[in-house]
Amino acid sequence: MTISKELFKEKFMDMLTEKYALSVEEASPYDLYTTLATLIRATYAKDWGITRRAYNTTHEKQVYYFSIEFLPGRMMKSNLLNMGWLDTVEASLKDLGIDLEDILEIEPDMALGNGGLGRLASCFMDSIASEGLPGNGNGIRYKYGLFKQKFIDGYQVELPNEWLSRGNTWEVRRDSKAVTVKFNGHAYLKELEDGSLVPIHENPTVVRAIPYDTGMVGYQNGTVNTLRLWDAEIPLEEEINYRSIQQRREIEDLTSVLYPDDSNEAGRRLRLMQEYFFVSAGTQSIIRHFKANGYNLNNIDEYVAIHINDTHPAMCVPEFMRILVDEEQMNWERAWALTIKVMSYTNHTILAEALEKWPVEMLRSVQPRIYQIIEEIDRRFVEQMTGTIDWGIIERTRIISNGIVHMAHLAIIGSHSTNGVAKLHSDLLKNVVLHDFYRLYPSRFNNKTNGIAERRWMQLANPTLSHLLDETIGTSWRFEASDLYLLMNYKDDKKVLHALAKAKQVNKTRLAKFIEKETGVIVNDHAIFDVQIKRLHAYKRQLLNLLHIIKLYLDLKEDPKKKIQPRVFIFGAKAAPSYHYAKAIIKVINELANLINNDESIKDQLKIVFLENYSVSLAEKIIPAADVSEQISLASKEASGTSNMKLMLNGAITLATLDGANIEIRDAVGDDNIVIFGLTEAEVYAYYEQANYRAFEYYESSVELRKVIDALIDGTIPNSSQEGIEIYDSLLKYNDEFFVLRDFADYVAAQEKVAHLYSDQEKWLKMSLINIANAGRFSADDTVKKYAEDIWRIKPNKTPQQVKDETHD
Ligand code: GLS
Repeated sequence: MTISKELFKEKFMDMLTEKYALSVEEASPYDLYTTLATLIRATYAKDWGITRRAYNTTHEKQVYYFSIEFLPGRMMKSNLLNMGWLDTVEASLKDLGIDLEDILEIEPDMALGNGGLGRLASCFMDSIASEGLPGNGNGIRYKYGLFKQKFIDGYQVELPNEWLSRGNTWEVRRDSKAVTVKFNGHAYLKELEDGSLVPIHENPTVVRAIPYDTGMVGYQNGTVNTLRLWDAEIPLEEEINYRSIQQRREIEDLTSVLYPDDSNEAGRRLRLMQEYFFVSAGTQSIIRHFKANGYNLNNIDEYVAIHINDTHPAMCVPEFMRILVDEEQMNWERAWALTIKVMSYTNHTILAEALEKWPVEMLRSVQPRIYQIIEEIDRRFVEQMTGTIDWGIIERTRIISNGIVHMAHLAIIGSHSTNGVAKLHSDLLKNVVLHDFYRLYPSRFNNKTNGIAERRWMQLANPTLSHLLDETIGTSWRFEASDLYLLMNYKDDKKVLHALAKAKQVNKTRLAKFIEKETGVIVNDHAIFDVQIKRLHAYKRQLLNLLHIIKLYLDLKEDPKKKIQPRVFIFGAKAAPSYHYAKAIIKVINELANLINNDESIKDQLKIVFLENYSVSLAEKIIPAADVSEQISLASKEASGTSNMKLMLNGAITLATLDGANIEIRDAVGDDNIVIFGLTEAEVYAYYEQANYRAFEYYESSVELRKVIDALIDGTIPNSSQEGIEIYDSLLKYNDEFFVLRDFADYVAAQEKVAHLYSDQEKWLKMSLINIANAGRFSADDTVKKYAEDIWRIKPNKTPQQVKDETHD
């Protein structure tokens, strides 16, 4: 799909005239953006159709990736890159007096996810298409994406993210593919004259689910897959039943916001409805599609794999059963065998609050027929297991117990594969969190360490380093990430190391300018750029980072002559709107930033920048400029992490606990090229078992730590006494749930090591190079290949070119 400059310019100007009757000079940046987006879409549309038809004609098995979150960020640049158009378009627009970067900035981030989970789903969509694998995404088209974060007086304030307000060029509404989804009402089995039972669902609320499809363009391989997001509408024929505003609003709300506030009953119910909505719409449309194409549902497992991404889509299991048993009159045993073969499940966290559980009453009222099916699955599970294992295990693993429906249990029992997202995490699932299930189904458990879309995080985000890589090791890494390893040949090459330093400097200077523009803070672009970017959560321990900065500040105040390796601490993080404690940490970081950044005596030695509204596009600006990657969660709590991989790829040195994929990064680069500190997962579990952690003892026994902790409440940090007390209490009164005080001294020592290493630039650059060279193994291309081979059992399809060639023969 290459294009010449001349042809592109002609097409672009024609499109501008067609769309707006404007010349380049007259057009606004927004007009230029939509024109280019329309042209891009029109161009890949042909391959999109060919890909779809190829899947239909070759009868290859396809995977459907169900996820309540997708976080693609901006699509334009990635589409241009994947089409092989990026350089030509950039140069052609330049000829026309247009800076592509200005156009790219117009695109709103498609932020239909909260963080790692949704971003992973989008990295996978890119890789599945790029590997030519037959795969489809299935999710919700939220009207409002993840909230926009503003800081007002240091506090996080959430603003609505109306990403659709000016339309969305990438999507195609497909009315003809709409399906209906039923909620509420009453379900029962009616006995017919011949004695057979038929399920009846009386008085349901009927909703029309409309799919909006977006092309997922593979990397220069002609494959264009589909991400299908569902919107809800009132069916025309049901208008009569929706007379009150209240009733109409219920339907609108279904796809209105991502993660509605779940701190109240109505919010939780809405969340459950969202889950059933996209699960039912997606599953129905899959089965309808395969039936319409003449497939036999009796061996649907040979054509379809459904992936349950975290517990939110776990109702795929009973919905698939409902369709096969109720609508297709398949017998239960056959349908169940097929369901298990079709379904697979990924667990993304061991945090108890994220393993969804629903009260029986709520699930029954939201979808009575689905509840009946879950009850029957549970009944059969208990029946099958009784007498074969301890009753205790059955009680702990069954789906419904004490009036609660356990969605993770449903996903594990109803699928053939359960995987964790990093080695440590998968081991914890097997040995601790899901140990009972592991005893029941050992062969179902496996690990698939996460990966990242390396094209986005290197080629798009870091063109400076990308060019250096081209010059040094050739361009094969652009297609095969493991070829980054070729860089190892240059680990002692002073010229290359120097060029690496220059590339990093370009990125740091660019970020420094951005920081100044956004926040007014002027940072020293030769300081260490020390970056922690991720959701704000107690287990991720932004607090540990904060305490260390307080320590540095107090040291400098105590000894004004002291010189430290200058640092800019950069944060990006959103806190869930109802997560009070996380918001308190944001406030204190912001107040400390205010204090330090305006303290003349500190000069350039220390700066704190908390960038507002962390998002995929902001990450693309920060990551290439990072020197240090903060991955400091309490060991065992971060299932994998993916910012750790993105930062490593961009040459940052990881400062980490032995948690999640940090361990695999350590294994990849070796102990000398990473800085590790803190408790291990085994030590954390030992504390739990012996219940012998006493945070106060750390406070009492260390003068240094005491000073730092006291600074939270003694007025050192202005305007945050309330928040300071809250954090202080969490550490001392409530015994520091995430062992921050236990790891503090280790962390300080590790940070000193970082400063020391950085002072020897040659050594630092070599470490940085080794990190880049070893990042190829975290390519999502490889990760999805493993899912495809081990779990989904799907094969790369023929490329449209191959299909074209064959048809012409
Ligand atoms: C998460 C985990 O917390 C991350 O460690 C992980 O990298 C990510 C993708 O697997 O999934 N689980 C979750 O609920 N949100 C996440 O970011």
